[in-house]
Amino acid sequence: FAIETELRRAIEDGAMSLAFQPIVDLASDRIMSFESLARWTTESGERLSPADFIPVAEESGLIVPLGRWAMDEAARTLALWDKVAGGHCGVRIAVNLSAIQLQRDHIAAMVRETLDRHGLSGDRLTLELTESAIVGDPDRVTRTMRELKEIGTTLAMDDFGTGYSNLAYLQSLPIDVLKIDRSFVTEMLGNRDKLAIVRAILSLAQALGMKTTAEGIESPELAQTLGALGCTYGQGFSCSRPLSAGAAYDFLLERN
Ligand code: G
Ligand code: G
Ligand code: NA
Ligand code: MN
Repeated sequence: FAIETELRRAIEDGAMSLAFQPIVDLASDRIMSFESLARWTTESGERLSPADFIPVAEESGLIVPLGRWAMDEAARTLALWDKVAGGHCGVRIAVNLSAIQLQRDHIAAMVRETLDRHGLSGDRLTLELTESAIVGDPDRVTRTMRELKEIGTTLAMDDFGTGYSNLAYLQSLPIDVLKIDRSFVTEMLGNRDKLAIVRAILSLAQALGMKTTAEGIESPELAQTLGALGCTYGQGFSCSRPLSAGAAYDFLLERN
C-alpha cells in the first residue's frame, strides 16, 4: 500500500500536474481543444504514467479527490488562458472521468461548482468517459450524462471500440463525440482490418449524428487520410505530444 499512501500525499501536496495535448479540427487544421492528462512525479523523481496510478486511485477510492483536483486544475488553466488572451482563448478543455468516479461522486454538481468557481461556461468543457462507465450502473450514468448535457458540456466516449458497451446504449445516451481508440488508428494505413474498423466507426458515428476524434495520429499522412474519410477531429504525436500548460498556450498562439 506504499503507492496508495504516496498517492494520497501527492494529491494533497501538489505533486500532481496536468499535461495538455491538442485536438485539431481535421478540415481546418485548427486546434479546437486540449485533452488534460494527469502526471505524477514521485518524491524519488520517478515519473509515473496514469496507466499505473489511475487503477490504484480507483481501487483505493482516491480517484474521487484526484478527479476533483484534475477538474479544478483543468478549469483553472483554461480560465488563466482566457485571462492572458483577454477574452475567449479559442479552445475548450477535455477532462477524463473514470467509471469509479462516476459511481462514487456527484459529478454534475462537482462540474457545475468547478466551472462557476472559475467563471467558465459549460460549453468550454468536454468530458471523456469510457465504455466501462456505462456498463456499471446504466441508469445512474444516464441520469448523470443528461445533467452534464444540461450544464452545456460536450460528452465524448473515450477509447471507443475497445470496451463492452452495446450499441443500444450508444444510441440512447447523449454522446456527442466518439474517440476512436489509437489501437485502430495508428497502423490503419498498413492494415486492412484496422482501416475497416475505423471506417465502420466513422460511418456509425455519422449515422447517429455524432462527431469523431481519431487518437494516436503519428503522421501528417494519417491526419490527411482521416480528414478525407470524414473524421472530425484528430489527436496524436504528429501534431504534438502532451505539453505543460505554458507550452500548450504558446503552441496555441503559434498554430491558430
Ligand atoms: O497520458 P497517458 O497516455 O499516459 O494516459 C493514460 C491513460 O490514463 C489514458 O487512458 C487517460 O485517459 C488516463 N488518464 C489520464 N489522465 C487522467 C485523469 O485525470 N483522470 C482519469 N480518470 N484518467 C486519466
Ligand atoms: O486513453 P486516452 O485516449 O485518454 O489516452 C491518451 C493517451 O494517449 C495520452 O496519455 C497520450 O500520451 C497518448 N497518446 C497521445 N497521442 C498519441 C500518439 O500519437 N501515439 C501514441 N502511441 N500515444 C499517444
Ligand atoms: Na481517457
Ligand atoms: Mn482521453
